Amino acid sequence: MRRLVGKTLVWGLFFTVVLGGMAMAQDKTKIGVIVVDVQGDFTKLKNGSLAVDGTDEAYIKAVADSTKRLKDAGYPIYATQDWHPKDHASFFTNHKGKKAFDVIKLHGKDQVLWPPHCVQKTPGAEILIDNKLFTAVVKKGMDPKYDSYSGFQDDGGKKTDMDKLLKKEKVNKVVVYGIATDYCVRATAIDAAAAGYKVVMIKNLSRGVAPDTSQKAIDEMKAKGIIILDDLDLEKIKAN
Ligand code: VGL
Ligand code: ZN
Repeated sequence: MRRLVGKTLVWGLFFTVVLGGMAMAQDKTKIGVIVVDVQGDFTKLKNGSLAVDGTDEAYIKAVADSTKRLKDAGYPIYATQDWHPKDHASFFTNHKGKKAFDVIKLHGKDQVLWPPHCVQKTPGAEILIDNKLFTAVVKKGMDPKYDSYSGFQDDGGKKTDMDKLLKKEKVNKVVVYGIATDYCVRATAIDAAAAGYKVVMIKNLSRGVAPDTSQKAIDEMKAKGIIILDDLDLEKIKAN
């Protein structure tokens, strides 16, 4: 009898520790936020060289207010910043006889040729959200030979510090929004999912270059398990 009581206590303790540990491990969701390329050159507000539709003052205010709310909720905020040298391969001006939005093959992949934008140290490259909110700003697109829509890596496969920075804060779920839905938001969200993060993309805090490619991007993100929310909703972000 004494042995049975003893065994029961030992097994009881064992299951408490193991199941308790599993429950704790499950609870360890840590949310981080990635604000993608909210920079002057992508906005109508600043008469940007690659101004995306719907990037007026109200949009920038919505992004600023939402980012502040997420910061106040205790989440680390990361920004990506398109940061090109003047001779960047994605600028149509660096390809003789080409015009804006032409598509060429670059390193075997389709490359849209853009108007020059987000040139390093120019006003158009500045982020329009209060920089004090950011735990880190991740610059991308510095290599003249490769474009870099993703905040995690460029088209040549060179990694940014994004994954390291997120891991440093033990982030395992990222909230992604910004400009442009069909390019840098899409690529950043998809790379985050591929790197093992849970991803929530906020549609109404993002703007796309074109409606058809934006819808395609949303469908692609959904197919890869990314949660698309219309609006910022902290409860839904925590639940999903
Ligand atoms: C972007 C085109 C070129 C973006 C950046 O931020 O989505 N799009 N460079
Ligand atoms: Zn760019």
